[in-house]
Amino acid sequence: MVLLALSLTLIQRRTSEQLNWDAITEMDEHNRPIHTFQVCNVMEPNQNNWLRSNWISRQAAQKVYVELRFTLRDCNSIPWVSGTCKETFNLFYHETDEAHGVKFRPAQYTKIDTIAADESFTQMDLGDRILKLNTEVREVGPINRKGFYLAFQDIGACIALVSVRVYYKKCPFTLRNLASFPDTVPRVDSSSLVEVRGACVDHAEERDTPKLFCGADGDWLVPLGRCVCSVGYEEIDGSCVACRPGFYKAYAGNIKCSKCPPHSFSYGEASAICRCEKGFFRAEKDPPTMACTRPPSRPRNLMFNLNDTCLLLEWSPPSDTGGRRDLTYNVQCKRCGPEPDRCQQCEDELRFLPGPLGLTNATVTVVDFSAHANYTFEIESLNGVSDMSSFPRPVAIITVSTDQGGPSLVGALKKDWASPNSIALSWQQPEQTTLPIIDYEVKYYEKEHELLSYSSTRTKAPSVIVSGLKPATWYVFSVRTRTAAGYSSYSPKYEYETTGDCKYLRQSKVLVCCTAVRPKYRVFFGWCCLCFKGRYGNHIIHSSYWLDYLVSLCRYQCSVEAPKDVRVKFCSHNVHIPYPGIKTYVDPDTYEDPTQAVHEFTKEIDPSRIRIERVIGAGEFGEVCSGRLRTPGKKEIAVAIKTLKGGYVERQRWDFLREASIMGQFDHPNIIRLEGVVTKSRPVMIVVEYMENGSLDSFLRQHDGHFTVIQLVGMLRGIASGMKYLSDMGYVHRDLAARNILVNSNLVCKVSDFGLSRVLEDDPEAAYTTTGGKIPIRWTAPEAISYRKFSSASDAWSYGIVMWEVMSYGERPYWEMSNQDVILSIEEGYRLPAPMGCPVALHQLMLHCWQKERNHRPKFTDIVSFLDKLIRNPSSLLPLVEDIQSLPESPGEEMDYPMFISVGDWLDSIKMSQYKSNFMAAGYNTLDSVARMSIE
Ligand code: ACK
Repeated sequence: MVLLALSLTLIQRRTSEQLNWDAITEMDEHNRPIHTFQVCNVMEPNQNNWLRSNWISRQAAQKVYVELRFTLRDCNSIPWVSGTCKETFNLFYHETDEAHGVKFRPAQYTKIDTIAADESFTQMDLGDRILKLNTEVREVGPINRKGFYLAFQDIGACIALVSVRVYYKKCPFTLRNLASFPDTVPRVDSSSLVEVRGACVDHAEERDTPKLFCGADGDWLVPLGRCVCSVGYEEIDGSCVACRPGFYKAYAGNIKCSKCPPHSFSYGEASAICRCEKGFFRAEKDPPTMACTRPPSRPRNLMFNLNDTCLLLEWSPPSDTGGRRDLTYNVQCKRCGPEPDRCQQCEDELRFLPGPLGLTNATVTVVDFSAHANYTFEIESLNGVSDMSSFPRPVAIITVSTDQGGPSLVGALKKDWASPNSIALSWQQPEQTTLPIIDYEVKYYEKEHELLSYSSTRTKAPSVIVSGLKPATWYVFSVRTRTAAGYSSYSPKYEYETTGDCKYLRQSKVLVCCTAVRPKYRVFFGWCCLCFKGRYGNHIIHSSYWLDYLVSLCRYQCSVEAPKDVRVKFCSHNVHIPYPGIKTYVDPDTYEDPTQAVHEFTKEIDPSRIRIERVIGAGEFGEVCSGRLRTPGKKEIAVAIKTLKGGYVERQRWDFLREASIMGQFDHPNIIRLEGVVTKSRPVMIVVEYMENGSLDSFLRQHDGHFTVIQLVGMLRGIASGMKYLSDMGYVHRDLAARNILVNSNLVCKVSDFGLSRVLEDDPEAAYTTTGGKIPIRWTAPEAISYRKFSSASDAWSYGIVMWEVMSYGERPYWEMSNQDVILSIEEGYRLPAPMGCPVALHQLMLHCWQKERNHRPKFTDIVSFLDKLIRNPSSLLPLVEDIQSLPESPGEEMDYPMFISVGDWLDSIKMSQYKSNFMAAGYNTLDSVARMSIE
């Protein structure tokens, strides 16, 4: 609504014999002054009293509204006036293009309406000072001239005109669907709408013509069409905002700017596409959303196998595919004479099957070669961006002399021992070989599936243990030798049926392998597998009972008799069983029915026992609240309650409850304790102990510099102890970071966040890697980033980062470096420097955790005992890194990594002290070498 006039200057026409309108100021019932125009000539007949407004410009209006507020006296309440007193007055208007000053000719005026009062007042009302105000609105129009006058004609009533408001209606300027629509005046004809076309806001473009319709009452109706933000811009609060550096938007539409894909960047704002980093490229058909990729490395393990008529070249795919799947190979051939520099291309002389170029399999057969010639084959790997790189393509080269006879055959295979799942085989080494034997390849397959698939394994010794076999199944084995000249033909086939597996084997069980060792010879003597239902693995079995139990089962099950001094070694198969006497984590995803895992590992809580008090944060699946939990016969406790918001699908419900099924298996003072779950009513909830100080990262940031080093080491010790417990249970956390540690009022730190899916999807720190996974780069070990090798050793790397976060009071690891720069700098050997005030011993422990070779990193048990030593001997924490760095350098005095534990200590700790001399004699004198020891 647009106001044209609110109060009017009214002029009146006075005639000699008639009393006219008077301007009078009165008080309303609240004693506020009101300015009115009044007339009350009710006693005399033939009244004709005019009052006129000033000139009112119509502006954009075609139709105007006049709102009158007035009072009118009831004629019946005035004695002696019948016949002369009126209860109406008339409203007129007159259109003109300009103001006429005081000139006023009623004859020019057009009547709009006779105005009567809904409410008139009496003398009594006057006495009570009650003003019965009437409001009447009249439409005037269409108005075509530039303005108009209004006039009021009194014909003998008792009127007080209190206000006159003149306005017109319009649809106001608006923004809808990224289009702007201007102020629009509706049509005079109230049944038709004005169609208005919108204009896209800056950096937006039309999808379907944006339109709105302006209704007679000034309301916008029926939005149609829309604009969308252009490339490089995203919608924020109704306008199109440029993508920030590091982000891009390749297509116009209702999508947000995305982070640049791996190996690409954008420096400026509003990027439509991210540019590839140096050495990385985008193939013509690669979408802008795809990571930039690079040419592959060379093929590996190129080998040949030659017989009279054909030459088979085989190789393994390159270790680096450059991040692409469109890998192919080209073969080039050179034939060299006696002088190596006199070579000729020979692709045309030979026949390659399926062909020399664009091979998709890592093998090619060559035929039609000469009998006495030296051929050199070069295999190059290519992908969709190989042509874009200016670097020469790396090739794998092999020279084949067609003069040479093939390598010798091996003799028949012999079984040494077998179990339901494995077999040990040996064979006679060939007596004469022209070339040294590189290794043997053992090929085996299920007899029933002879033509479908086979497996193979390599060994340097003339014996092998093949494991992972199915019980009670016929297998066929054969072996061949490999020399520089290629493979021999296979030995005669050896067929064997594995024995039946233990009778307890069913789904969701723990499989424990034990090996019987005859210590004197340090060879594995027997091998057998025991199966338990899942629940056994989760029960603490007293260690001596456990050992005896295993030994007797081993004797019973193994096809060989175990010697008297048998030792049982635990090895992982389906699950990890590190030490006897410690229960083992069971992956809830191995349950066919996830609800069974929830039943098995969590307690259902009656929701009436929970009192939710306030919301403390937002979790991945819904709000996190604090509250109280009542348990009959126990003290009420404070709890945190994670809720699953409504509208979830079954998959989300399981992802939410998976964390509870994992947490419910743990019982340790440094692991967040699960109180229970609510699954039988809505909302679904996970109830855990309450940690007053919230997450460690924000807690430290809020208390920068407040703690002593010993207090900080105490927190780190707690985290390490929780992690030792998890790694002993065989659980790999994958997202250990200060944000996932919670702190209680006693500064006790507890490891939390066991939602595995969250690691991959919803940790705000997680970024996509070239292999497609989502990983919190700054906290993750290099092998886990590059090929997803997550282990307790990668958790140890993350622990080092947590140490750094703690000692720097919540600083962001690698500060504002990009994830890509973090990966590159780690690859180049850069490691985070010690935070201010960090003791040397702690920074060394961090560096130890960040060793590239994962087996060299400390185990959590080592970390706990090292931190214990520091706490017991606080003077060891006095040398600070900045003090050491300010000392003059003394050559040759390098700081060693702390020695955690010797092989001897380790053997003592696992009650195998009697093998110390055997380990030393075999050269296993460091824990690193022990860690690399294989079964063979
Ligand atoms: O840093 P905070 O205060 O600690 O904010 C987050 C928020 O909920 C979302 O995760 C807090 N939080 C999570 N679990 C607990 C708990 N067991 N006790 C107290 N606060 C918790 C966390």
